[in-house]
Amino acid sequence: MSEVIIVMPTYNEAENIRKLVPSILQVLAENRIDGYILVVDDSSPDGTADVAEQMGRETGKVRVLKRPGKLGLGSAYVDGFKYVFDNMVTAKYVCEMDADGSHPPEILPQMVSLAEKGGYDVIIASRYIHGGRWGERSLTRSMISRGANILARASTGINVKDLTSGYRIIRLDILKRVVDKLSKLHSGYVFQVELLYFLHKAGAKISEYPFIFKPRMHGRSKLGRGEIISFALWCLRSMLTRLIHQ
Ligand SMILES: Nc1nc2c(ncn2[C@@H]2O[C@H](COP(=O)(O)OP(=O)(O)OP(=O)(O)O)[C@@H](O)[C@H]2O)c(=O)[nH]1
Ligand SMILES: [Mg+2]
Repeated sequence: MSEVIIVMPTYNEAENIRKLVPSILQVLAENRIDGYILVVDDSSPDGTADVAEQMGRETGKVRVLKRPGKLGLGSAYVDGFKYVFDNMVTAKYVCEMDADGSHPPEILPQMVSLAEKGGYDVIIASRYIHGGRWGERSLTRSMISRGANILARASTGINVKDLTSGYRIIRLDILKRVVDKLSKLHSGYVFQVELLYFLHKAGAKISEYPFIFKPRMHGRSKLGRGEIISFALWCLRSMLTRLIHQ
């Protein structure tokens, strides 16, 4: 099957990737998917990059892109995508996946298969379509996520239920169509919605696949108040821009 590069931004996820990386590689092998993991690490003090490099030496299936400091989730993905464009030219899809175990690698083959059979450019793992949901999780967190989705839908007009999901596969061909926009993307979490908006405007065919979002395995969340504020500001600005240009 097609080559998939899992781009995985990390900040202090050493314990998590020790478990997650082997399970991803097992899923890929069992489903005969030719795939690699690209860890994009921001000099995590817990030594995440060293752990990933060690797994790379052992398996030949993990590459590590090291950055000098914590530069944000969005910019980690953009640097990861550029690395894929430059160094992994045979890849057909990139997959965005968190490193904390919230995104089950078991559904990756179904996501690829849905993209292939349906001719989709983007498949989003979704908590908000039939069969998808939050695992045990705080009410506050899921309410923030639902609110963020309402805002994101109103500001982009994209008819997708889980616009903020960080688990997706994207065809390289469509990503290349927005390559000049990548450096303009926000460096933080709002990048997810912003990228989808660019892809939507570039004509991407988008679909969703249900999943159960599990709580992170170890460590602390990096989603802070600053991220939530810049997300809301971006949505309001985009909503106004759309209203003015209608
Ligand atoms: N390289 C890099 N990775 C980051 C940065 N911020 C977050 N991440 C990674 O992005 C992924 C998502 O971050 P999380 O902290 O899990 O955010 P979340 O899923 O909204 O929050 P929780 O699941 O509640 O912890 C994880 O793999 C993080 O390690 C960053 O600045 N740089
Ligand atoms: Mg998480």
